[in-house]
Amino acid sequence: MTTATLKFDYGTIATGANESFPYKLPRLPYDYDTLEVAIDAETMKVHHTKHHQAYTDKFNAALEKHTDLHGKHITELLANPDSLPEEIRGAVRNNGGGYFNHALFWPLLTGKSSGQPTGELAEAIKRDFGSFEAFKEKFSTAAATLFGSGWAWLVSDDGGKLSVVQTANQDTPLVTGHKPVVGLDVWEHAYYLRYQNRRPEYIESFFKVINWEQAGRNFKA
Ligand code: MN3
Repeated sequence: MTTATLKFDYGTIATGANESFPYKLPRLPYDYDTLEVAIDAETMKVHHTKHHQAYTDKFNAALEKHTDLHGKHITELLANPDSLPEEIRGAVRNNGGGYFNHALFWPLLTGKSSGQPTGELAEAIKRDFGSFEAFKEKFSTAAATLFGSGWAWLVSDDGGKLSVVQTANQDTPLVTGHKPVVGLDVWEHAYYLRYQNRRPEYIESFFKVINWEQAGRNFKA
């Protein structure tokens, strides 16, 4: 059994999120109605207080009796599923992944988006995709074509090279040794109240509320 080691810091998770057991629902860095231009308040409230809370509770329940895992960092648990007891492997993958992905997602949203990245991240996007527009096209296509539930990601490898990947369900990019820089939740629970089956409109709107300062911090972490 091999154990992957993350060669980088994973970036910043939401305030109040925990990096080891017991996990608590983090706070949002804005009000539920702050992102109305892209995501309605009711969706944000249900997503945060019901969906993220459920992942949190189920993640804790899975780990409760496994005291040897309580001191482990969340990224260690998620990046090395083979190291986990088989009876909780699925629960950690789904609910631990859900806990972590949403803790990354909330700070990546803002009511005051700069619209485009700046600094080192902007330069790296241009270097690895050709242009911001080319990146946006690639990311949007990944988000739109993901079959079923999952996430689209802008990720970095340990050399700082950027790419766009999809993960199914609540899988995280950590499993393939990637650092998440920007993530978009394309589960229906993230957009259905306003957009119904129009996922591409939700994706286009997401670009109005991306917190590029946060993405830049994730990239440099
Ligand atoms: Mn979600």
